[in-house]
Amino acid sequence: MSVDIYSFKYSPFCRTVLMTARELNIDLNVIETDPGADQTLTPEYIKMNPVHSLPTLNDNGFILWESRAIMQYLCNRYAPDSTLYPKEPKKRALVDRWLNFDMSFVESGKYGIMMKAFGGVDPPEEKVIAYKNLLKQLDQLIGDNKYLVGDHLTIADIAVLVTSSILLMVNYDLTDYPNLGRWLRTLTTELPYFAEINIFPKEDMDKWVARSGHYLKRKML
Ligand SMILES: N[C@@H](CCC(=O)N[C@@H](CS)C(=O)NCC(=O)O)C(=O)O
Repeated sequence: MSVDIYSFKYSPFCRTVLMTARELNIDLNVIETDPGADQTLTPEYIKMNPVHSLPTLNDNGFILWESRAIMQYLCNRYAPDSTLYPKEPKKRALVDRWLNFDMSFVESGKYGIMMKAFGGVDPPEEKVIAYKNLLKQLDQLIGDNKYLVGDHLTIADIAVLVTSSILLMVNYDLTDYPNLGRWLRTLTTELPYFAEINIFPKEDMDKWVARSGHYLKRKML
């Protein structure tokens, strides 16, 4: 029986799950679901996931939403010995800390970068400053390291990488964040599936943004 994932190609949350599955060689059955066309608001979808978010996993009747919980579940269920989500409690705690930190990064990025890039709306100046402060912290935390935790890839890297890949997408000036820039460029180039999952023609995305204004307003403002 297949493991289904309701997913949307432009959603960073969905892409973290797709990357995790790819890294673990789990063959997910992707059910493309467009929130801009209100496909998450159908009675069937809401029955499955009352908060109508994407991604949603259906593992043979076990329904799970929240991207980070799904990443953790895939590791626990299908690759318990994988170093992608280390079992040793302290290492795992450091990965979990990054996953939590990343949620603040996502939230700050809504105003710091997404509102302008996808909504065409200028965010309040203090939100932009807060976002830049977070980027500075991230840059310092990464330092010279190749990976966020230890000497190998973990789901922490996947989560933070996808969240920060918007910076590359909009050609954000990373001069003030050299460690972040190096880390981003290294992993986005080295992970063989990164481009396939995360890079798409900007014109396609612009067209989706143009027809999905009502949805973006609901999510961002
Ligand atoms: N915290 C959630 C956030 C998910 C989220 O906001 N996904 C958007 C797509 S990028 C969504 O659910 N859109 C559909 C909707 O709000 O109806 C997660 O990590 O899964």
